[in-house]
Formats: sequence, structure tokens, C-alpha cells
Amino acid sequence: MALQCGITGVTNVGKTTIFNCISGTRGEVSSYAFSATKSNMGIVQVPDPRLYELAKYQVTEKIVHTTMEIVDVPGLARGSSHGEGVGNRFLGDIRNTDAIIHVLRCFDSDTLQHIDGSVDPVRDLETIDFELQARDLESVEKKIQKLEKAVRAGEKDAKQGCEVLYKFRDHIGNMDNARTLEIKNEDRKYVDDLFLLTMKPVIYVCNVDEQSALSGNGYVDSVRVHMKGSGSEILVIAGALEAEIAELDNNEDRMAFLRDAGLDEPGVDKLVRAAYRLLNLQTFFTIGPKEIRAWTIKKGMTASQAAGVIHSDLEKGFIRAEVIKYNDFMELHSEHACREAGRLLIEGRNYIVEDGDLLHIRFNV
Ligand SMILES: Nc1nc2c(ncn2[C@@H]2O[C@H](COP(=O)(O)OP(=O)(O)OP(=O)(O)O)[C@@H](O)[C@H]2O)c(=O)[nH]1
Ligand SMILES: [Mg+2]
Repeated sequence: MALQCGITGVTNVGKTTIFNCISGTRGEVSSYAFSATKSNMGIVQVPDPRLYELAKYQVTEKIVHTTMEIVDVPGLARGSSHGEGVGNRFLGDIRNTDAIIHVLRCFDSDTLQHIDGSVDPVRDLETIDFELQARDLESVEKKIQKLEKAVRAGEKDAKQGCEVLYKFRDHIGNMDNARTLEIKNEDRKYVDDLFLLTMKPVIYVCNVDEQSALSGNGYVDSVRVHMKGSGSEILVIAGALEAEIAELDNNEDRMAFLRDAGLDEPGVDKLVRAAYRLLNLQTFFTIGPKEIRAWTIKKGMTASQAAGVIHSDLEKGFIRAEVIKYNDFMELHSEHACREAGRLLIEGRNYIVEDGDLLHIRFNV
């Protein structure tokens, strides 16, 4: 299924720093603008405390987290859409992602110059938005030209397509993002094939210094004011601090470090979960003495599709799913007790799996 989240932002705002914290891989962090020459790709564990709760009542050999893919794209600059900076080449890398994490510099530093001379996250946000919009406008224009030809050739459906795309051209041309244009569901098909960059769902991450980890700062406030009413999620993360924490091998040390900063969990864990939600993903569990495991599905997937995520044989030979709700299991503490209490549900292939369901798939091959 491989849904992917891309990290974007202007250069030197801490994208790779944050990427390294969540991916455990080691992309190159440097204070030179545009030093990065390739996108970093990482598989990220999605932290889910419920796994450990389940393990309190189900003895097991191992716990397996579910994962998602994250791409760290080198910094974009003003003019990227027209070939400025190295970022231009990487607009393509963003196009392949399903959601965007937009990192904003919200920290001061005497040593680290900002590419545009001062720290101003709202300006940065607009810089990136503008570049993405410029690219989107090109895509929309191209498709309009094609459709107008089709209209002249008498294709019936093309006219409606044009109408929809004109709306997008006006909207994006007004420096608005495609995602904020409200259109009818049946009209989506005219733009979905363009994979517009500003259509992708986005989370904003304010990268702050250690002192501002808890309560933010003036820069964060300016972002909040700017984004008011947009419905987009804004997270505050102290990137440099989190990088130090991620360096520690020992979990106790990490927790102590976090407590000192007044945090109850790494901010990047929150970020990964937020990205997971943004991608419309949810989790079901399988539990047993060999492993307790979290699996990823898209919202709305059926029991037989979920079975297919585990193994294609389970989907092909699907007979039924035995379902226990997470909360029922936490109340009764065993499959047996849930069965006795009538809380083990027998569901068919079209059952819509809910987040947190414990599934046992019965199948034959
Ligand atoms: N003071 C401070 N410095 C930071 C913080 N986060 C990152 N840095 C520093 O900022 C510089 C750039 O960080 P990177 O993570 O490489 O930035 P980037 O956004 O990936 O940059 P490009 O890949 O060039 O676009 C490095 O010197 C980091 O150590 C932070 O929260 N506070
Ligand atoms: Mg980088």
C-alpha cells in the first residue's frame, strides 16, 4: 500500500534534523544552504502505546509496530518552480507523496543564517506555497488546453471538466491552495489525475528552540494567526533537542531528558501519528503468543481487505473474522473471557474494520 509522507520547507529549517529523529536513518545535516543533493527515504515506526497495553494481558515473544514511509526533500527556494536552487528537481519527489509535512523555522540562531536574511516562518510558508502553486497552475493550464481541444471536437464530458478546471485556475491563480477549493465529489475525477501539490493534506511543524518546546514563541504565534480557520494541524517540535534525545540508546535516559524539558513523549512521535491520521490510515491488531502486531489499513477497508494486508492467502481463502474491540479486551483481559461475555464478534468479509480492532482471520487455502 506504501503511502508516503514528504517533508518539505525552505533550506536550513531543520527538515533533515527532524527526519533523522523519526526514521533512525542518518541523512546529512548541515548548515550550508542547499547542501542536500538527494531526497532521504526512511521507514518510520508508528508509535502506538496500545501495543504495550495489550502485552500486559497477552504473553508474547515480540511486539511489532506498523510502519510508514517518509521522504525528506532538500530545501526549496523562491523560484524553484522555474529552476532556482536545487529544490526544483525535488518538486517531483513531492508529487509522489500522499501528504506533506511542512517544516517552518521558528528558532533564532546567531550562527545559522536564514537564506532570506531573517527568521520569518509566515514568509517561508508563503514562499513554498507560491512555488507549489506555480507548478500546479502549469499542470492545470496544460489540462485545460487539452480539454478545450476535446470540447471543440465535441466530447461531451470535456465541457464539465473545463468548468471544474477553470475554478481551480482562478483559485490557485489567487494564491490559494487547491485543497481549500470546495468542489463536488463527482467533479474530483477531473483533477485527481493531476496530483496537484497543493491538494495534498498538510501538517505544519514549527521547529523551535529548546526553551520554546512547551509553550511555543512569537514565531509560532504568527504561524497560528496566519493559519487560523484553515483547519490545518500545527505542531511545535524542538528539532535540535529531539535530535539529542534520539541519540540516546537507553530509554530511561530518554524519558529523563524529556521530563527535564517538560515533555511526556518525543514531539516527533506526535508528528508520526499526526501524519498517519493525515494519510487516513488506521490500525488493527493481531495478538498471540508469538507476536502482538499492529497493521495498517486505510479507513473504510473491509475485513477481507484487512486480511489481505496480512497475507494474500488470507484474503483469497477468507471465511470469517473474529473481532474483539480493543476496549473490550482491555476490560476482560483475554480472548476467552471476551468469547464468554459475548464480546467476540463473528463478522463476514464486508465488515468495515475499525481502528483498534483485534482481528483473528479464519481462512482456508
Ligand atoms: N538552533 C537550532 N538549530 C537547528 C534546529 N534544527 C536544526 N538546526 C540546525 O539547522 C541546520 C540545518 O538543519 P537541517 O536539518 O540540515 O536543515 P534542512 O531543512 O534539512 O536543510 P536542507 O536539506 O538544506 O534544505 C543544522 O546546522 C542544524 O543543526 C533547532 O531546532 N535549533
Ligand atoms: Mg536536509
